[in-house]
Amino acid sequence: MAACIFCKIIKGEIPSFKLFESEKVFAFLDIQPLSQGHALVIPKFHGEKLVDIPDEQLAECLPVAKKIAKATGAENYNILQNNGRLAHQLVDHVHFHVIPKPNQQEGLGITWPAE
Ligand code: DGP
Repeated sequence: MAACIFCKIIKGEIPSFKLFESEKVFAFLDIQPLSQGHALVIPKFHGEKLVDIPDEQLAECLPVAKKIAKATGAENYNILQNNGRLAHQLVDHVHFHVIPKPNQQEGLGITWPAE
């Protein structure tokens, strides 16, 4: 969708810190991170809410979120997906937040890109 900022990020029209890209999925660092390494995993298919995304597009997102969460080294993290304004969705292109919680003693020794 032409006006969608996440579609523009996928196309490279808006710069991002890319972590992962495949045929169906794109992942990049969140511009307003809630913690170090806060990432967003998005289907390339444009859809506003979870119900708008075909299952085969969604199927790849969670494994990518898992890979990124693992790469942060965080033992604790949230995978979060907001639908609708009352649920705090600001960008109308489905996205999964990966929000690492710092390990209490070590902090996060993150090295991107995730592999
Ligand atoms: P949500 O509230 O679930 O819709 O989260 C939207 C997230 O998108 C928010 O944490 C900030 C992030 N975001 C918005 N615009 C941009 C952008 O242009 N670049 C990047 N990297 N992240 C963005």
